[in-house]
Amino acid sequence: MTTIITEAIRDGNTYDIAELVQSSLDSSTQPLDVLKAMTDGLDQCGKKFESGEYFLPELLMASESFSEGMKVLEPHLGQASLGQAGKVILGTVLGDVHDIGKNLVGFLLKSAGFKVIDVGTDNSTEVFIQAVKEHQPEVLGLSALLTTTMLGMEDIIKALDSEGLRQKTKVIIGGGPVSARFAEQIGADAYASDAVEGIRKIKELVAR
Ligand code: B1M
Repeated sequence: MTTIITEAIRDGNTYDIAELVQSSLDSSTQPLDVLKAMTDGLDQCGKKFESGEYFLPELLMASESFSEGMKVLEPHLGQASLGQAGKVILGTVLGDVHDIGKNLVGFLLKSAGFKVIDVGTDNSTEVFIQAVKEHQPEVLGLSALLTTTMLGMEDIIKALDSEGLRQKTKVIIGGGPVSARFAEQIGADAYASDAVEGIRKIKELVAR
């Protein structure tokens, strides 16, 4: 069943995905395994896009299909709680509209008891700085999926520094093209390769 889900997302099947996810859950597949099958579908779609087999409409359909599947899966992934674990601002950087990974991180954070302020996608440095000033979070989480846009993360960290906000705000970065090495280079406090690791690292940052 999980293979069929992967293929349905990969091929942008928005009609059957809700039913497929529901059947998989009904047959006792763990919600996190269903999520893995769904993200594998996006990965496979990305690879086909890279090799020239798929084009932008296929990417869009795959992400649409993922969203439809998430509507069924989300209630099974965890309970939202009070926001007492800490406060986190999340956003995707300037020039980048990818938000599926960021949204997953946000969803899991809320389930783990964090208050999450999601500033959305394609944000300038100023938007992040304003949000940090307004909400004073323990952690700022930045996401980027493009090798071009990830470079903007360093500007945000520098701006936090020059605004005197860096001491109070830990920064974690994530997204396909970034790495622990890149995080170190730009002076971020942490890097996470996936959403589950992100939640663990954010908990560590808040506890520091
Ligand atoms: Co785009 N896209 N896309 N795309 N897209 C990629 C990223 C790409 C790798 C595809 C490819 O070529 N193989 C490629 C980037 C190449 C590069 O820069 N090296 C690419 C490209 C080129 C583009 C366009 C330029 C295409 C074009 O227009 N010619 C364009 C750019 C638009 C823009 O941003 N300005 C574009 C557009 C789009 C869509 C809009 C169609 C759609 C996004 C829809 C949306 O997000 N609402 C889309 C999609 C769906 C993808 C792929 C297929 C899937 C991305 C995704 O959601 N993955 C992607 C290929 C791929 O990634 N294999 C691709 C699933 C998601 C759960 O994973 O986001 O990595 P991810 O998040 C993970 C971790 O990275 C981590 O945890 C998450 C969950 O485990 N993580 C964090 C992420 N953020 C984190 C933050 C944290 C911690 C962990 O703390 C704060």
